[in-house]
Amino acid sequence: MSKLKELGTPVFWAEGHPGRLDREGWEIEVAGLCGNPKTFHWHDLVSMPRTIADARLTSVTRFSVRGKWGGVRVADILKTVGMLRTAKYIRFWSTRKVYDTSISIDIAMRERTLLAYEFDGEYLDEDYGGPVRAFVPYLWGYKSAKSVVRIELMDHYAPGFWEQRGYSDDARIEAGNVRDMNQGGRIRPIPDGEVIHFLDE
Ligand SMILES: Nc1nc2c(c(=O)[nH]1)N[C@H]1C(S)=C(S)[C@@H](COP(=O)(O)O)O[C@H]1N2
Ligand SMILES: [Mo]
Repeated sequence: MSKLKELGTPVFWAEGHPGRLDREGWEIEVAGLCGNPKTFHWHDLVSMPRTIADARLTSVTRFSVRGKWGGVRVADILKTVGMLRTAKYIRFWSTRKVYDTSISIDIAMRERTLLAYEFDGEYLDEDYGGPVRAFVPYLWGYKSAKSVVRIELMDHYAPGFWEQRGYSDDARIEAGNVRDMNQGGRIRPIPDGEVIHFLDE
């Protein structure tokens, strides 16, 4: 069982679970406002510098899970494709292209914004968005698109799957209580913004 599963982390696939996905054959197409659009294959991604972010995925449905998320910085991907100055947002598309979500370039360039392929040293499985997912600890979890197959660099914002259904476009984490999955789902208070500290510690 994966670490995320052992912690009891909820599995969200609003568009339906994709079933078995081929890790070794995984491809992510990066296109739009860039000089060198490129398709990154699994072996390209794991050959790039790996970043480990000890950080939290925190959902607007009020759970938060911490671990060592490993992958490639989105900033490194954007550099590789020669992002143009006109790019203001990037849009992630999940497998089957039903689920999408967009973030600003400012958030995309931050150090812990990743294309993640592992959690606590294990490759991500399909339940948790493997082979490769967005991981954006700064914002509510719906920006962390799972099983990403395409990234578009855009000069405008496009509301995604959940944003069209009423979730906020900026996805700023708001103060309140969340279930801390690392403590068996204990309900704990968080401040606004990325969850780094709980208010009860
Ligand atoms: N493709 C896809 N990505 C998705 C979702 C989804 O339903 N489909 N749910 C989002 C939401 S709301 C959250 S909180 C996280 C949950 O990640 P998990 O299912 O790995 O816990 O994934 C995000 N990415
Ligand atoms: Mo969520």
